[in-house]
Amino acid sequence: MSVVAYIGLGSNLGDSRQILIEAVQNLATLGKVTTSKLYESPPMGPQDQPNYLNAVARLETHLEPLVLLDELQRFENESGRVRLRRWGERTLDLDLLIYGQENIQNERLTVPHVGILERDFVVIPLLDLDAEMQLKGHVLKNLSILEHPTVTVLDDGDWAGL
Ligand code: ROI
Repeated sequence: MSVVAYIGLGSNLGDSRQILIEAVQNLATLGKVTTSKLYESPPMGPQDQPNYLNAVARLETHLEPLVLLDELQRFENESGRVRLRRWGERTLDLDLLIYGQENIQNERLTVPHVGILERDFVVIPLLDLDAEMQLKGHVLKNLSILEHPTVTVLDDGDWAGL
């Protein structure tokens, strides 16, 4: 039985576009992957850092959540991940946003990821992948944060070369 997981991708250090492409190609070793559009978004957190590139990947996988998390952290580290400060710039973030219908709370993992509903750079790409998605009792397409989106589309095609 496979599960549909959604993974948030973010980068604002280095060659962010290439870093996200390689991250998607790494994810594709774990199961069937499709990607949202590719976005640019202003930083949430300290404003004296570059804009981010953001996207979300949909992954059909047989991996258990903590095994998947291990793989995501391995990909972050292999990308030469640098994180300069809390809420600051980083070369690659891979966040396990959603894992099937599961609610998970332990020392390593909170799923659904906290903060999804407040982050248009996560909600908008999620809607690319499932326009009717609901989460924690909210219909994502109706969220008020979508009235004034901060993100811009950089690439609405097959940017990751899948
Ligand atoms: N801001 C944006 N726009 N995109 C991100 O992916 C992102 N990631 C983070 C913080 C520092 C919260 N800000 C972000 O981890």
